Amino acid sequence: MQNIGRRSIHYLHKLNAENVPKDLIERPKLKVKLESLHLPLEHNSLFLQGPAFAPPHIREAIWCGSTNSTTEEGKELSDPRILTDVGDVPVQEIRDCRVGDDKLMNIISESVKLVMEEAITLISFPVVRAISEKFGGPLDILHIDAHPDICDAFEGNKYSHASSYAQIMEGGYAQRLLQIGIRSINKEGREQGKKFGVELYEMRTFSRDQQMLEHLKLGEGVKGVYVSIDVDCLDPAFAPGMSHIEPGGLSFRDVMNILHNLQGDIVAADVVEFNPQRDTVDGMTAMVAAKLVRELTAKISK
Ligand SMILES: [Mn+2]
Repeated sequence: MQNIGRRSIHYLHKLNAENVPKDLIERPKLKVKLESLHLPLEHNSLFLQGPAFAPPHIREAIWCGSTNSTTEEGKELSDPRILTDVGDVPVQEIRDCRVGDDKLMNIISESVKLVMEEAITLISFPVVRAISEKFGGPLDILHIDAHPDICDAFEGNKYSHASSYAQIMEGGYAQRLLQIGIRSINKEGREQGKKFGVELYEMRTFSRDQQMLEHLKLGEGVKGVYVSIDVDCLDPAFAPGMSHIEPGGLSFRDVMNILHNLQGDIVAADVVEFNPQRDTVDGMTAMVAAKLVRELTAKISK
């Protein structure tokens, strides 16, 4: 597994050149079955820096000895057909080479295509774009978050975390976008949601919607289902290690119930915004993020 990671990182350096031949990217030996690709990306974060340090913590928590390597529904994570870790995309190193945001998004998209058939990653827009382009059509997206992240641009930055879903909807990469757990949304967020036909499920009415949300069926007439989980969808009581503390959120079991009962062909997913610099000393939120990755991975592996 380490070799695959090294090879991917080595290859990513080459992606700095825009004209990488397509047949080289598609070379079968660079494809593996199921990947976990970590993106330590946060220069577009609005508030606290910190999530860039998340991948090693999540990795450690996935394999820590305090729990076993079987998911709740019985998938064995040590089976490389279920989970293969291909390492980090060297985002900071790429930026140190003065690569701009447009090109960086392309590098991330290309690296996702490179390592997929399926991928778990840590930022939504370039990943959704990559998955949609790879499968050749839009996806249904289940986005669980305290925030809709659908601003047109934030302080002029269209790649801000607050703008991911505007980019995704404008690009036509999603047919349906369901947002669950929302409890921090401004006027622009609501207007953008209406404009893009977002199916918005706010926390204030969650108890009314819960039964239906725990029995969702998605992905009909599209290429698959993409699941994005921002750890701040959870109430801070369950996950204190996050940058944007927003009380009144979901319980961990609420999220598990939505995920485990979701019907549809889940082709890829991300877990974002875990901030280890705000976590408890015993790494409570790292375990939460790791379990989300574990259970999502199992769900993707069919
Ligand atoms: Mn959020």
